[in-house]
Amino acid sequence: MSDTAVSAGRFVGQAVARKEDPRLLTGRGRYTDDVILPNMLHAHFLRSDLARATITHLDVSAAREAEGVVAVFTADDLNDKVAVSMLPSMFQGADDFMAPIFPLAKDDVRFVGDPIVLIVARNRYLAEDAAELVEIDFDPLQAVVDWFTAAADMENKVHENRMANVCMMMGVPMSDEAKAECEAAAHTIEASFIQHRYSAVPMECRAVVADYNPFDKFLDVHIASQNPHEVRCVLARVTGLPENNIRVRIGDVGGGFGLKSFMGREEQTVALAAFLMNAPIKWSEDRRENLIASAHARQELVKATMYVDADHKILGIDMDHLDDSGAYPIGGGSAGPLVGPLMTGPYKIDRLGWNATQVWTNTCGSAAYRGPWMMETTAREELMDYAARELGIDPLEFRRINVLQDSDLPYDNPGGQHIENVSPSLSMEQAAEAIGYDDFRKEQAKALAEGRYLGIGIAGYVEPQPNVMVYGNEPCHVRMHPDGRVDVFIGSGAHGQGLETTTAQLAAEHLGVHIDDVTVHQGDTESAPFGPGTGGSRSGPMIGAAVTEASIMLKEKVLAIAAHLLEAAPEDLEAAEGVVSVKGTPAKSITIKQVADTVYGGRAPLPHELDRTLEVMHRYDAPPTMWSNACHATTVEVDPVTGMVKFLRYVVAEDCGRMINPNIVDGQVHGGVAQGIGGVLYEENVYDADGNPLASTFLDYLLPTAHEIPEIETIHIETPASTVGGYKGVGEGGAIAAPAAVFNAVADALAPLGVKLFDQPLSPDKIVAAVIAANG
Ligand code: MCN
Repeated sequence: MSDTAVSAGRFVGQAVARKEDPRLLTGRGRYTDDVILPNMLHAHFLRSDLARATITHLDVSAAREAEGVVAVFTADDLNDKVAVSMLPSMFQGADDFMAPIFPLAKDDVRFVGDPIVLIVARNRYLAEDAAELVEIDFDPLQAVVDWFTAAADMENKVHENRMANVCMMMGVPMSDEAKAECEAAAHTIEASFIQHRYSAVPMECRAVVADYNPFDKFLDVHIASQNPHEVRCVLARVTGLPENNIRVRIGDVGGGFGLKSFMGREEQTVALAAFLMNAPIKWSEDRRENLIASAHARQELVKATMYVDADHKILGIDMDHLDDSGAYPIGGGSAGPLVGPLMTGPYKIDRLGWNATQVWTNTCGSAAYRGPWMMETTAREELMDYAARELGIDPLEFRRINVLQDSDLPYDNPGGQHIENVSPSLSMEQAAEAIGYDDFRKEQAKALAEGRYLGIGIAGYVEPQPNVMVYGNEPCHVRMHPDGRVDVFIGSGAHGQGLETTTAQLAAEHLGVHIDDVTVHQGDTESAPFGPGTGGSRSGPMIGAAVTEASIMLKEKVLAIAAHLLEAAPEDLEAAEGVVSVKGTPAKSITIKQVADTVYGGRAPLPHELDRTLEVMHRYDAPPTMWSNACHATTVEVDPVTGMVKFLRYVVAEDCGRMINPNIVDGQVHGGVAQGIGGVLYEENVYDADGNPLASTFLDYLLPTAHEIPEIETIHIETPASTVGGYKGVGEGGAIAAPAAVFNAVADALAPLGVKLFDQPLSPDKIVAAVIAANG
């Protein structure tokens, strides 16, 4: 189905096999836990077992004497050693951006998993044994777990020094004029949709190895991160060291999914301990810690009112968004302020009012997770289907009436977003056609007559690449060796998404060398130019453009020298596969190796004015906005007796502009959809009423396996962005739309039984309960 004709070059646009895979698949990857330093110590955190309590007694003396223990830190030992007033949320901006956060809990604990004591020992076993010797008493307090009532709960506060349990409130109400126009609508549809708490569960949990050398005043850090430069800047704030006295390397990273965008509390704390102890310390998060104390996401509610005219044209949406940020949201939590402005999505809806509230609760803090603002898609797309059913119109027809057409673009949505270079209508039609929408409706009716419940669900979105706006530029450094081979240094670092391959493709394409002659370096602050890391599906567009421009600039230098050597004009030359030749006269040529050798080895006299630095350092400056989009369509069969959902088909029509590597794009879509399906059907970070996490192993936190994920069929539409190369992001999209598409399919299947769904996850028990509720 893929149409790659638009972008196919020698390497760019080709489904090149991933360069990193042989290393990773044969166990030769270098993850943080693989780092072993001489005399390395190991850290373990003793964490709170209570969600909200006052620490009344803490005695670590026995632990300090335990075998193999080198240091035991409490809040009294560590918290005031942070060079700035508290642990920074991000590398820039106010430190107390969300909630004041310190290395260890002092006086109060605020969620189950809150770190209280850090034990550093000769090995992890000894550190964990010593933790058993810590004496600790608590005075338990009423935990704030109910996120619906948290904002109004003035008696029980998650952070005593804050006025209330509200950590953020924002909104732009609908204007009076718009409101009046909406209120005159033929139909008003109200509904609330809840998304439940689930989280990024990377194969590699968080990990850090930090080593401080007091003689050089140098902190050397290995960390599982999406953003090495962010880590370096944060650690400069934590330790007070200058940035150039800190080196951060990420090596291979086994998944991040947003969790590793910002530097976590534990990683900062371990690095601070290494700094204070002049010693190398390793901490590797275990799975229980990952599930209860790293970061959660997605626990959100949208209460919406949709106004629809007599022709089923949507006039406006008014919405309230509530987001549970837990006790310590990382990096701003889950992008709540973006949900409202994006609520109109791929539709032409001209009136919008939105309100967003983030609350603190005594639960694990929230953080970015693959499409952190995706509640707008979940809520809007579920509302689209719900409204269609209420109006008695087919959901695809309802979307057709409202979807943005090419003639509507660029579209300034009422949330202040300038949407351009997208294909919402085309992607929806292609998804509907590929899944055989009309035929399926007939099959569905036939099945229903036989007592079988089939359903079809659609979900579309437009996705901004927000980091384009936040960090408007991206670096690339390209360097040629005397043998004509090339090193490319990017400011970022991959965590699974294949940047080693796509970067090499771009450099080879635009320099005119073979892809095997390109080595990509990433994730080491010592060599990587300053870059903001991966996130917001920005690397394809941003790194893509930066590598393209830098490679072209280097090629121009090579061609200028080759032109002199070939006695030709630079504009008459072309470079491919490591050879520069005169266009139309391939016999008149010189290898790029000969050019490099001439420069570095002084083999032939060159005119003084020729630039001999076969090296380029460049920063690409992005346009202010960039959007990708997709439409998902899926068909399912639901068993109302067992509550089981069986996939029949899953189709994604996506538009990430020109594809650098269709293979990688497909992989990104497949991985994202798998996470979305896991989220809507299986995964849940459950808490009881006292704030105890009930899913702390994979026995309780159900991840989908390959068996649960259907074959995913992809269709690619390539509407180029206005960026160099026209690449747009794709990494998050699968996870953005899959929950709503599956939800809509299940709701569609059960609609004949009178079932109305508003809540996730769609676990078998919840489906059965909904069927029973609807049928008395
Ligand atoms: N790409 C391409 N053509 C395009 C756009 C992108 O070939 N038109 C390629 C890129 O070169 C890159 C990959 O697709 O190799 C994803 O690119 P992009 O969409 O720009 O996203 P980022 O590289 O910035 O990665 C971040 C994004 C996010 S935000 C999360 S979360 C995420 C994700 O991608 N986490 C991942 N994909 C992941 N994939 C894996 N395996 N592991 C994660 O942790």
